[in-house]
Amino acid sequence: MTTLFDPIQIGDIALANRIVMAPLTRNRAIEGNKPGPLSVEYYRQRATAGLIVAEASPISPTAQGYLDTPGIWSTEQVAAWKAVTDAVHAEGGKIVLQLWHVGRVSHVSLLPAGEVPVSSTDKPANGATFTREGFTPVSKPRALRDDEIPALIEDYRKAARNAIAAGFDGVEIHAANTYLLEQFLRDSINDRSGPYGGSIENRARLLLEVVHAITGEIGAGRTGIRLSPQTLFTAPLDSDPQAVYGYVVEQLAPLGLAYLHVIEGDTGRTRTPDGTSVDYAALRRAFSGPWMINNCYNRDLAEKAVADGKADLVAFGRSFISNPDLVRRLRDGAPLNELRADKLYGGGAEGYTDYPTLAA
Ligand code: 8OZ
Repeated sequence: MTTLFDPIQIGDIALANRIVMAPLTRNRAIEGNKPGPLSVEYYRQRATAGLIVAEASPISPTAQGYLDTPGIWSTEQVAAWKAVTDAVHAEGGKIVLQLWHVGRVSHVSLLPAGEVPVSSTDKPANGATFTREGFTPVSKPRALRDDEIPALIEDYRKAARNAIAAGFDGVEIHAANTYLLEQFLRDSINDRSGPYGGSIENRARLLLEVVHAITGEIGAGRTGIRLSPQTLFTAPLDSDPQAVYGYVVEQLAPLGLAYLHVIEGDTGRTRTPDGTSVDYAALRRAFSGPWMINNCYNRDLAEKAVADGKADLVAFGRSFISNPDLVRRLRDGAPLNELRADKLYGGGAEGYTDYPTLAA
């Protein structure tokens, strides 16, 4: 019987166990949108994860939507991330970077002067973001022109190359949580005509072009992707999530990706939202490669999912924030530290690098 503690090869990356640290936005980047020394320590502390998916990182200055997130577009950022990957590798861990474009979930004060957020649409998202002034409603976006898409894909390709230069074992494409790639995917958001709007094939075109650009640059065996068919966050669901995400999974299946990471249900809230259902087992059957699941899993549910073959890997978010030695605690059945929810976004060491290990 397979357990969470068994090793696994995912594409080109060999993992010591199947427990993954989920990508987690913490808003502690230093000047220049770089991970600083505290972030090096934070990831080093969590290196016993089979895999760390480092926090969502904007691929360009235009891709940012929140204050103090660490990017992957500049040479200074590559150097700063190298300190993180070196620290994790020195502890025997593996780490990939989540590549992020927020699309319309942004505010003009976070973007280069004169820019507005870009999206599939010019209609604003439902929601607020965190700026220098605190929580602020998102800005009205402008719809990308079709002739701007090649440059956008080029930003993704360069970001993937930068991630490898920074020592990451690979990348995870952020196609979840109502950010740019989902703003194209969902018919509840995408109101375009032309090659990137209308049919499912057209709405999935950008996501698949990004995947092909990145796998062409760094190899499919170093590329993972994250999807969230039922997450509301800043927009309604697609009118037919099973069909849209089924198509995407079917297109991804032959590529030999390192893994597919699916958030089951509504991110951070529930795996079984009222009124909608998605057959995740059917999605999984359509994809032969490593299958990573996430959303409100505890030890028993995760153990069972891996034992039953429902998934190959389980990603933990909040419990990895508050337990740097989560792998050991799960193995030993030890109690978990309480999460300090008021320290999630921004600030310093408190609620970031000061959670105790069992050994301490
Ligand atoms: C929480 C706060 C800000 C950003 C996501 C990158 O939902 C995020 C995020 C989460 O994927």
